Formats: sequence, C-alpha cells, structure tokens
Amino acid sequence: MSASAFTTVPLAPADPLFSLIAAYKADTFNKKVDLGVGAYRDDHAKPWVLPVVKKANAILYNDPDLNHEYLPIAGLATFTAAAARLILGADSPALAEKRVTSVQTISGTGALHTGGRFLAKFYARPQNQAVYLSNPTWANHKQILENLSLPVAQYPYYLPTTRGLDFAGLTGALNSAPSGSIILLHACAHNPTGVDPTREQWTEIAAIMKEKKLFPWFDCAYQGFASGNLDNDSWAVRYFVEQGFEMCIAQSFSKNLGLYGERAGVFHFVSPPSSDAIEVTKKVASQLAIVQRSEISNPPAYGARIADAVLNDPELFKEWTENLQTMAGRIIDMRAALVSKLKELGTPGDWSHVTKQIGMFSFTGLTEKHVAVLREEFHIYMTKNGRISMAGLNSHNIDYVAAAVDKVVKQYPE
Ligand code: IK2
Repeated sequence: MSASAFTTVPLAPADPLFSLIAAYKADTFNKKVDLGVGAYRDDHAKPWVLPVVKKANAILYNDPDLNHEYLPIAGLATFTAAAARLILGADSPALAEKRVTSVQTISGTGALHTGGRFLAKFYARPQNQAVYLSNPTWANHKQILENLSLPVAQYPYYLPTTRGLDFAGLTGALNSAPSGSIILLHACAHNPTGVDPTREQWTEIAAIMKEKKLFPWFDCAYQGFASGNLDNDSWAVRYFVEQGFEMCIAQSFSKNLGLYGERAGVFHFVSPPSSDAIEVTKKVASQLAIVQRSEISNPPAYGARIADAVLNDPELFKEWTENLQTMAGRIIDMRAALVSKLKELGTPGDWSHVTKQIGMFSFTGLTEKHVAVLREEFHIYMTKNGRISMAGLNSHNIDYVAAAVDKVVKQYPE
C-alpha cells in the first residue's frame, strides 16, 4: 500500500515546447537546427544579449546606490509608467486623463495571470461569458485562464487554405459572442501563425466589438518585433483606446529586450472615458495590489531595472530601436531567403505566406508527418503544428533547412 495521499494524481504530460527545447539540447548531431523556441538567435544560432541591455547592465552594476530591497507591490513605478507610454503612446488620452493603472508582473505570462485573476474576481459576467481565444493561439493562454476557472471559448483566426486570416470566421464569431464576453487579441505578430489583421480589419473588429459590447484584452509579447517599429506594432492597441474601450493589456519585455529569463512584464488596465474614470481606475489599482500581494507579494527587480534604464534614457531608447531593427530585419531577411531557396529547389506549394506572415513565427503549413521526419532524419526541431521560429534560421543553416523541407514535402505530399 502506498504511503502517499496523492496516488490518484494523474500524471500530466510534459510541456510540449519545453520538452522540445530539452530534446534539441540533448541532440548531439552537429547540424541540428532549433526552429522551436520563440527566442531570438543571431546569425550563429546564439542567444543575443542586446547591446543596449549590456549598457544598461553596466550602469546598474556600477551604481553604488543599487540595493536588493523589495520593490513596491505594484513594481518599479518609473518602469511601469514608461511601459504604459510605450504601448499606449506618450500622448495617449487615457494617460493624460489618468485612466490607466499598471502593475509590474512576472513577464507576459504573469500579466496574463494577474489580469485573469482580477477579471475572474471582479468582471461581472452574469451569464458566465467566456474568454475567447484565437484558434490557434499560444498554447499557454488556455492553461493560464482555465487555472483561474475562467471559461474559455474560441474564435476562428487562421484559414489553412490561404495560410492567412480567416476574417469572415473571426468577425462571425465576434458577432455571435454573448455581450460582455472577453476577447483576447494578439496586439501584433500573432503566435503561432504570424498572421495579423490589417489596419482596416482592426477597424472593423473594433466596430463589431463596440456594437456587441465585447471586452478587449490585448496580449502584447512582440512590440517592435513585427515591423521593427514600436509605434506601428502598437497601432491596434492605440486604436482601441482611441475608440474609448475599457480594456486590459498584458505586456512582455521578454522578446523585444531579450530579457527572457528576467521576467519583466506589466499588466495595464484602461478605464473608458467617463466622469468617474479616475475613481474606477483607483479602485482597480487597489484590488490589483491585493491580487499581487497575495500571489507574489512584489515583483522581481532586476529585469525591470534594465528595462527602466532603457525606456527612460533617450539615448539608450534610441539604441534600443536600432537593436530592434537588427532583430526584425534579420528575421525578415530569413523569410525572404527561405522562400527563395524553396522556389529554387522547386518545392511543391506556394510559400509566399512565409514572407507575408510577420514577427517571430511562420506557420509553414508543414504537416505533423513532415515535422516528425524533419526531426528524426534531419535533426530540425519545430512544434508539431508546423510553426517555425524564424530566428532559428541563419545564413549557415538555411540551405540545409530548405533542402530538408524540400525533401520531406516531395516525399510526403499532403
Ligand atoms: N503571450 C504570447 C502570445 C507569447 O507568445 C508569449 C511568449 N511565448 O514564447 C514562447 C513560445 O511560444 O515559443 C507570452 C505571452 C509570454 O511571454 P513571457 O512570459 O515570456 O513574457
């Protein structure tokens, strides 16, 4: 007989992405390629510490006043304020009217969790309306929200036939979602598809959501990564604010500052313009503080200090925008290179979606079988759904990857 009270605990499957990372690390083949993890790599497949982050690090290291005291419950105020200006725009009416409250979180995942906890506790959903997630979406969305007992539903997003946006499906779902439903939207560089709505489509999405009284919740993990321009990549968020929505934003600095392991993120709540907006915002801030205190007490300091230094120093900020262009530019070059190599090889299929898609990922359309063979025979790692992290490609492995893709697609036609 077992001595444990937990014998009935079911064995959970390992996280697919982190298992993929571990399998890649354990692979000893010298030409192995990691197209799995959504983390930027340089042209030698190495993690890239942004030069501006190195500078900010040096400033912190040499600061005689730096200590390791607790941050306030809501985090480093100069960082969260700069983060709000970054996503909303420095001239945002919501900021001018003090309708925004921001709390530092354990990166984007923490921002989703904190936001979800707050919404589960305080957002009135008399018919138990769901949080709608795009189909597909970042796998962790569902898991985070279900852990908070928030019901989740899906809206169509991706059309395999065009490898683009299923706009009719998306707008159809918004039109039929019960009023008060929460709609989780990727602010830019949609994960996993790399497919973003155009500005005209965002405008239409906002109009439907306004009419149907749907609650927007933006997840922004890739600002600056999609187009290389921070303002362009937050256009949708700013447009929704301009339209007077009450909304939430989960913001991550993992990718755009390369601070993956430092866990720097922010959750923002924006009240709609109204005579009691400041009061509502204050009340929300007070409750977010309770959520934070009870869950993590106060957020981690180091990554936030680095981000703070970069965001608040005009020279470092300028250098950051150049670093972002280096990353986004290399990814865009790799998209073009992959398509051109596949065309050269006469690989069956139209690969133009790879250059049309944007941000860290491409949803290639490779099947599960292709993915499995690429891994087993060629040691090329990607998620089962055929998503590739474009940053895993470089001038040294692109020929190898294109030739392997060509081979499997020819060998196993869809
Ligand atoms: N939201 C989205 C849409 C994300 O893609 C991520 C990061 N995902 O990166 C892993 C991968 O898919 O390869 C996050 C939120 C959360 O990011 P973090 O908690 O690292 O800031």
